[in-house]
Amino acid sequence: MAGGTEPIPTCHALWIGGNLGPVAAACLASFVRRGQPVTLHCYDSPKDAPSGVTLADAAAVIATSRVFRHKATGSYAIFADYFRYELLRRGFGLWIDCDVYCVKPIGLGDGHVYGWQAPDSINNAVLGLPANSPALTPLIATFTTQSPIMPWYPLQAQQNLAAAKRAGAVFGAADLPWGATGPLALTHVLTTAGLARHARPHRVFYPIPFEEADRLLSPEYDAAAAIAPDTLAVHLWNEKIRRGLASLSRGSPIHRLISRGELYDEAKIGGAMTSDSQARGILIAATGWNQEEWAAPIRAAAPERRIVLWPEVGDAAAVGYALVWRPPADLFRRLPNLRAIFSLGAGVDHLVFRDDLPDVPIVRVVDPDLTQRMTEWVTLQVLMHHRRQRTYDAQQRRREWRELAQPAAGDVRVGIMGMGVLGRDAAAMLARLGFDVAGWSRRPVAIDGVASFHGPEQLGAFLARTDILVVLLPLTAETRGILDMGLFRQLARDGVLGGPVLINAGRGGLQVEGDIVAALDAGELAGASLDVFETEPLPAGSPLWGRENVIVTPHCAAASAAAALVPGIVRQIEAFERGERLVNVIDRAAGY
Ligand code: NDP
Ligand code: OXD
Repeated sequence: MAGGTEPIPTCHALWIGGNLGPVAAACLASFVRRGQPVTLHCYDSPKDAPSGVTLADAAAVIATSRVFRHKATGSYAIFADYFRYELLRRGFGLWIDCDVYCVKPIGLGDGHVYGWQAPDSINNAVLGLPANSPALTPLIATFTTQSPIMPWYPLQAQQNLAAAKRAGAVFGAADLPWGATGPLALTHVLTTAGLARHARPHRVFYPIPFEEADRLLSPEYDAAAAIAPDTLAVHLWNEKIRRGLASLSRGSPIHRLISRGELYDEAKIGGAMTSDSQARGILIAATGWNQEEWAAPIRAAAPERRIVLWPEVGDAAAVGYALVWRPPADLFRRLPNLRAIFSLGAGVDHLVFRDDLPDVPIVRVVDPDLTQRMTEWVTLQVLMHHRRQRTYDAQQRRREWRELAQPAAGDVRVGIMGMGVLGRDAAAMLARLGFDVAGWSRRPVAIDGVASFHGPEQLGAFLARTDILVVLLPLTAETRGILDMGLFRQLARDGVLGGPVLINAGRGGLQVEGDIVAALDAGELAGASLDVFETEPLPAGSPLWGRENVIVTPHCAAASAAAALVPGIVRQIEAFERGERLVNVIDRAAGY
């Protein structure tokens, strides 16, 4: 925010073409409303510029004859990058894109005004640089040099352009790959010049990430939820939202912006900000676990925080973070200032199907300790079946000395359903052991030596080449009950193990246990290793307990170890409070 005595600087924007349209007009008006002067540099004369916005001749900065469109897309965006760098070189101080909404006036401070849009990327939608900044020289050179090949372009693009140049081609900024002059370039030059340290946390200018911009078109989304105490502006990612303008839903933030001039209900923000920002306490609610085991390392790592263990809640308004495993019903309704939920397990099915979830990020466990444990379990189970250990155990009990035929690992086709953090690590290990490994996931996954299948259309082909099926899927609406007789029948019948084997450590809800038993009876499955069950603990009467060819473990494949996981959780909370983005946040729509 512009400091008490600092005058509020003018911000400068560019418009090429006819009218601004309702989003750009409302965004520029939001600055004027908050007392921040705006000069709009134009090559034409838009008729809908909001009152209070000063129009200026853009040709005074860069001549009209030098305006260009990007050849591949027809867009003026690359020229707009050039314009802002040139404008700043001329000492205009502060630039804004026309799709930036003002929350509070933006001050110039020491002249460096920019922010992280993602952990590795500084955006240029809000940009202030001193006229003599060393960062501006290479940025402007991109537009003024013939056939520029800059070190920040993706490597492949550099190679392609260098080859073209060697072959005699001459190119300019209009021919560059998309993105070569924006955030990628800015991040590179600021980092190289040692200036990236001035970049503000993402929530100062980019509180709504690009990937979530669609939410601005949804009536269910309240943009106020994204505004933090230090948010100055909201970049609305016009390239993403403009597609939705033709059929705009009433009540969505963009509809509100266009019809009322405000993106969210400001009265609401005022109240929420104070109480939210003070909520720093941590509540641990882990049903069936030893909660004290988690509390002790948290107290040691964050002694200044209040830690409460369910069923105690204490001052519910002071709880900012809930660390949970299968938390009790309605817990979240009792926590008005919750800022983030941390699942103490990698799976989040214990959360996503609830109806009391607040609109805060849900972070899941991703940790080398947990991954390693799962890879150990999967490898052990694959080898148990591959090396026929159950048969040798039975022989030992009979004191029988008999060697069985042993296929090579390379002749055994392992298929892994779920190629996420755990699936990929297990796949790499099994491939190293020599198994013929493939994976199946929603999207393709590239791992050396592992074949990739994805989506429902490739499931059949994946199953048809699978002797040992390892399941590391999350439980979602789409995956529930996926492991049924219909699927088992599609597994390979011609494998060297004499029949397919099922290994499931994902979730019990993925499997139809009646079908597993029936498939084992009918020889559709030759064996199974199960760590997870429809009902846990596995009821004593389950037929799975007593079968020689079924290995049962009590949901222990990869237990969450407090000592290993707590430091990462505390680090994340601290970074979040410094304004950094949380990592391993689940995608609620996908359910994992
Ligand atoms: P990730 O979220 O990293 O990976 C999930 C994988 O499943 C991704 O590859 C994803 O595809 C794929 N997937 C999800 N939905 C579908 C679908 N409909 N069709 C095809 N593929 C799909 O999770 P993790 O690897 O960290 O963990 C996986 C699961 O393991 C957890 O959800 C949990 O249930 C279980 N688990 C069990 C433990 C135990 O002790 N038994 C311990 C820890 C975890 P894409 O890559 O395309 O997104
Ligand atoms: C988990 C689990 O999801 O232990 O981490 O099942």
